[in-house]
Amino acid sequence: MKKTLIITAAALALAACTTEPKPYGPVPTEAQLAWQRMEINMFCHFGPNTFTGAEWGSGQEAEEVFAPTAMDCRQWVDVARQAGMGGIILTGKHHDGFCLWPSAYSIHTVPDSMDVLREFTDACREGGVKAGVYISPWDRNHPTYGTPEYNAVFANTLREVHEGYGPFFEQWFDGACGEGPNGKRQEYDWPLFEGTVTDINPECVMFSDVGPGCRWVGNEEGRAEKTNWSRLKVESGKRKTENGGCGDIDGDSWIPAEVDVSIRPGWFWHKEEHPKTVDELMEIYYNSVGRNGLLLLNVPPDDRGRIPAEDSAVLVAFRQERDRIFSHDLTEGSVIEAYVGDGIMTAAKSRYPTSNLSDTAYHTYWMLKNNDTSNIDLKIILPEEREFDLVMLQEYIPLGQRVTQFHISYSFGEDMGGAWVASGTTIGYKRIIHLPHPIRTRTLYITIDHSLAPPILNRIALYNTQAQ
Ligand code: FUL
Repeated sequence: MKKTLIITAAALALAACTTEPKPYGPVPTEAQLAWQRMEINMFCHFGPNTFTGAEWGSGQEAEEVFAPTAMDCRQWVDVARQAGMGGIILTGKHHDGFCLWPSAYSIHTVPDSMDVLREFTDACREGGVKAGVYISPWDRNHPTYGTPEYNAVFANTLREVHEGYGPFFEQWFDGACGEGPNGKRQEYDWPLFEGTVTDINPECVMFSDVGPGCRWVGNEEGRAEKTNWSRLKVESGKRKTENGGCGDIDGDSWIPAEVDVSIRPGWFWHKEEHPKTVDELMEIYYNSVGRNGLLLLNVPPDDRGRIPAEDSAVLVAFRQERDRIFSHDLTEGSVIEAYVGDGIMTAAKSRYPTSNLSDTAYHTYWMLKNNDTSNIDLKIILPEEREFDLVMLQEYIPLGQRVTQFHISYSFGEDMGGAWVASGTTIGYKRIIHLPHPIRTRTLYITIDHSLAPPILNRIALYNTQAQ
């Protein structure tokens, strides 16, 4: 009898320990998590503007203006793959209203013989890259724009695209809303637009200034804020937020930031413009992916319908630079110990092992056994002194975003004291801290000063940007 009781108690204790921790606040859907883990995607602005030099076409351009001489969507896919980008979003319809597919709802389109959207989606599928689509609600060509009738036209357009060419991993709803050909602005029927996409493809992540799938970061310079919550407070019916770059600590919906920026000065290709350098792209990477955002990098095809050689060369070099830095995690062979306390730190029991912090499996994570939310130290003991200048942290976001404040310090050597080296606020899916100078140590501390709920991390990694 006694034995049975002991076994039952032990089984209960084990069950208590193995049940998944409760999520904190809103959490990503499976589709949003898969989207976030893509990290860098390609944007392609392509249309009449590619040939006229405009950025916002008037909608009055002759359809014949759009005349690529050697279009090859497979080449776009090859470039994306070589650059380590798993998805491409094409401007199926920009503000000029020109459709890159022969739409039944517009006369301002490509001819039947040149279905760019079809070639694009076929090339993506063949090449194993996910396809996304930008369909601008603002339409400077459509005669019904500015009247209630246009909402039904736009919903039909969405249906035609998603049913005929999908599935798309992302639908881009641009925030620009100007006047149409009759000088009128449109009152958009967002519930109708979003409902149309969701009906056809519930997995499609919808971008707009306020989501619902992901949100605009609030600038086109390639930068999220250092404090960046993936939660957002969206007042019913409101289509704008001041907090695109930082999110809302008390947001009630999971709407992570997408950082869209162009590799060139314009969104469309212009002969006289040139791509950014690898160093500029690395800076953008740290300020977007390294600040809990997804980077959507625009690489516009030229008037041949191909990505220019100078852009693909920079993209390949950008990929090589990331591989050089991030392929060697300097925590390799380390032991991580957890402590809690205010001043005097005492060893703390972990509910899940600290070794989960250095493995590369996404769904294994570390958390403490008790419910501490402040002054938690993770002491990383390296096998020998190592030099690094990047610290990468990841929270396990399927259980919510929790950490509000952390800092990093290190020890000079045994009995020699130590020094504080950097601090930060949010972590989220991924946070990369560029240290002010490289440090050389055997012992590093990541201290969670404060977290809204017991912190759950799934990765700590160290890198050296100078390593060869
Ligand atoms: C903006 C648009 O007005 C630009 O033309 C471009 O498409 C950019 C990505 O979004 O709102």
